[in-house]
Amino acid sequence: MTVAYLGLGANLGDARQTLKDAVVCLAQQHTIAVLAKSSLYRTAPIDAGGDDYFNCVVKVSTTLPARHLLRLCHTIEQHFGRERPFRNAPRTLDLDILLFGNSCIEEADLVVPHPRLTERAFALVPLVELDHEAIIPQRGRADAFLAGVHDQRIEKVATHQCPFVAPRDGRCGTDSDKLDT
Ligand code: A4P
Ligand code: MG
Repeated sequence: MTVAYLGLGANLGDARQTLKDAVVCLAQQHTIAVLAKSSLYRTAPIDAGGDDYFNCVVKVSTTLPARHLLRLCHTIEQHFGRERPFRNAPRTLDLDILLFGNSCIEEADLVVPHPRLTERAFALVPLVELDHEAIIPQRGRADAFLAGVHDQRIEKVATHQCPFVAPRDGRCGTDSDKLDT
């Protein structure tokens, strides 16, 4: 089992909905468990044109080797209609492997940690939100790079917050318990 962090981005079509659906799609894979999901962020395009992006990061555990995880990411991108007319083109869904355990991989079509992770607020901010003490192998603490990307526009998107209801008297409580009284 390896803990990995995946960066999700989209700025074509119903990008917000696509990111939500993509997280569900990841969770449905029998080789992947979604451990946590960051907030959704609206971000300015970096080194790219087009509309604002929506970005988030998910923390997963997986039985897959990194290469197979990349293939799965590409399959899911295809499922959501990803096209690649040119580099950094607007996209319905981009799924990048940001971190894969402590691995450092340098192959032609797979580089981990993601080579531009430390330069991009849209990946760093949600990563640090998920794990304040995240370590980028061979680079150090992720939060140390936040100052370098402070000029990139990124704003948290307000989403519906479900109430957290703590168990009461050793059993599971619900809001209706309160309403009944
Ligand atoms: N590849 C190598 N390493 C990885 C990895 N760790 N994870 C290869 C995923 N893919 C990796 O990717 C190009 C090739 O990178 C793949 O064939 C894969 O084998 P791609 O998804 O086809 O194209 P891409 O994502 O456009 O390329 P690239 O170079 O990864 O772009 P970036 O750096 O991800 O930037 N601005 C905002 N606000 N939000 C964004 O999400 N995204 C980009 C894309 C630019 N600006 C953005 C955003
Ligand atoms: Mg990509």
